[in-house]
Amino acid sequence: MKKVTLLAASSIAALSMASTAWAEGCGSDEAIVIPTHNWSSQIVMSHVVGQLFEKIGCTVEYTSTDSQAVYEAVRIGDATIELEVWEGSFATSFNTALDKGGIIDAGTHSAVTREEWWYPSYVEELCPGLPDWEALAACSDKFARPDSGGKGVYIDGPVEWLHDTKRVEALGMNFVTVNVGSAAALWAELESAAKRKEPIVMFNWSPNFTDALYGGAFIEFPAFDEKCKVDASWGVNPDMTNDCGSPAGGYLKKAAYYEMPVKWPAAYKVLTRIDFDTNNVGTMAMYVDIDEMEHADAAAKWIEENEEVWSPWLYASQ
Ligand code: TMO
Repeated sequence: MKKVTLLAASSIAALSMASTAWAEGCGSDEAIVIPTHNWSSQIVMSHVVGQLFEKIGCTVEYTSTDSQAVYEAVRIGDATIELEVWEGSFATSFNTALDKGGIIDAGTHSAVTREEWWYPSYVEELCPGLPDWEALAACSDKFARPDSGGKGVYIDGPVEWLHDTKRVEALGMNFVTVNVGSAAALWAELESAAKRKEPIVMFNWSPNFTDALYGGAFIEFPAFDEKCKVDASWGVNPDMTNDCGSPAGGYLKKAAYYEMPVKWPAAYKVLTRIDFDTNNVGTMAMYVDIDEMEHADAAAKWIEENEEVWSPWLYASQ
């Protein structure tokens, strides 16, 4: 009897030691704050990484944050990490925070990104010469809507993503930009146009679920150049900046609060190893936007199906 009690007591001690060891491994019981935004892959990825951090004993907390303001939030430690720094939409805010100090570049995913005017594949036949921007400009009337005064309509994402508002004018295109309020509204526009095979040109990005589901192509504007943003004399319009497209081979980066490596060393080590590819990001979006899963469930499914991908991030000895 005594022996059994002793055994039980020692296994309880072993268990609690193990969990203490994990907590010490994470470095702090304080929650790692993971900000989520308003497109599916970013929210699912945030939950994937949060669930992986939990596997090594960390405490995590999710907070819904503006996708531009988040760089200042990470810089001052209100949020601990950012998992999807898309070059096209966020390089400016990220660089501003880097210049102020407090945020660190925690590495680049394998996924190469693009954020640009886009159309589903059937539109190609409706406007000869696509994806060239001048061909699109010549077809502007086909993209007009009853309320657009004869101008072509470009459906853009939420204003929060801060897209180029001068490009249409700089390139002399007979188009108007209509911002929708959410990513879901973009997919609703796409689905409704596709059903009736109507011309549509809209903001989209890759990796996304649309890569596999719609084919389609991005509009080829004059190639991006840093000078295009600051030097009016550069490019096809000698009097205006913004006469170019977004970066075609953009980065997807991770960022962290500068105190993270000291406060949560194990989690930071994992963060630096984390590397999602095009297929990983597209799949995360698809689980929500096509399969209609909840974000946390989609993350759990991705983890279940991809152990060979994430296991070396958590358990590699080097
Ligand atoms: C920031 N986003 C990936 C929606 O273009």
